[in-house]
Amino acid sequence: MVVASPPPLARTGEKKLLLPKLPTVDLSGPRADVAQQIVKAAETMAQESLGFFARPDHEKKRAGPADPFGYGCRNIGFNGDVGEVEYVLLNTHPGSIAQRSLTINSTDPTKFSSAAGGYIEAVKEVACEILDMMAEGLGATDAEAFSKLIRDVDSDSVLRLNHYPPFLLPSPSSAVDHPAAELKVGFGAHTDPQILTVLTSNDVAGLQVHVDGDVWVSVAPDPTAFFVNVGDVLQAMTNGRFVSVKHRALNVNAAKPRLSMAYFAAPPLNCTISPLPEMVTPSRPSLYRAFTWAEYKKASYSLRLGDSRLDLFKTQ
Ligand code: GA4
Repeated sequence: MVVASPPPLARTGEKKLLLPKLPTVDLSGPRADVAQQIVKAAETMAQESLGFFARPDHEKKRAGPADPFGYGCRNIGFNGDVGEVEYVLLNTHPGSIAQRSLTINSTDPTKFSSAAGGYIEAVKEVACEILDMMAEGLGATDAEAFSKLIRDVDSDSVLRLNHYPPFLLPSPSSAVDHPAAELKVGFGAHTDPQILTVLTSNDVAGLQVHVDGDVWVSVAPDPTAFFVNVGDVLQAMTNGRFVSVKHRALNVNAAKPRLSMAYFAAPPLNCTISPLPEMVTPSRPSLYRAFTWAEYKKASYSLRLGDSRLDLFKTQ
């Protein structure tokens, strides 16, 4: 499994820029059997998702409106953000999935709930493994400092299924070579509030990452890869050593829709977020005050998608 490798060149407007290569981690090797299970779980979830999005609008609407959970179309959050996307947002607790499945697949709810349950368990393992490697790399005394929050039964992790309609350009130019301003925005620029996001997609492009110099780097779609984002909470817990990445999704010139499945690994609501002790030194004092995940989530939903939420919690 590989974490996203972008094309080395992309265009913003008329300027051709040499772009940085996004970091790629190869997780293949001795654990091929586990990888196979994850692939199977992702394929099953993708099939169920596509089956749902192919249903008539009046049926899909029975699983909505998103409150924030459930089916949503174009509206994102509660403060006026919109995008060319339809989606299903799921709380990952088995009871909640079972309940939601009744409206998502009313003819065979168990088929949807077992696909979602299987995928959530698989992708949670991927998230925890990556978080453990991060903790080790940072020299954290508690090797499970991050992953234990995700494994907690009360973890507030969510799963998002996104379906982006294709945006057909008048001429057959490729989306990468097309001026970004003329593309439709599926999901506007934002950072993810949680700890870590693990995203898979089909082979349709659209995801872009914001890098230094105000440049958007297109992530080459790869159905065999996980795309991993550091979230705001991980930025706070590492006292800014890891930075929550700004990203967006565009509707590109494609013959079919883009499907992405994002697992947002989050701590329990009552968990207090503060930097790991090893991340704070006299020369690098705490950048953020302690806050609970519930407090952070509330702040997130009170702001617009593109707002910088972490700034509200800065110590100075
Ligand atoms: C962005 C990351 C996840 O998709 C999400 C989004 C949430 C939503 O769509 O309900 C938010 C958005 C996300 C950040 C700011 C708030 C909350 C919409 C919005 C305007 C599920 C999440 O946790 O935060």
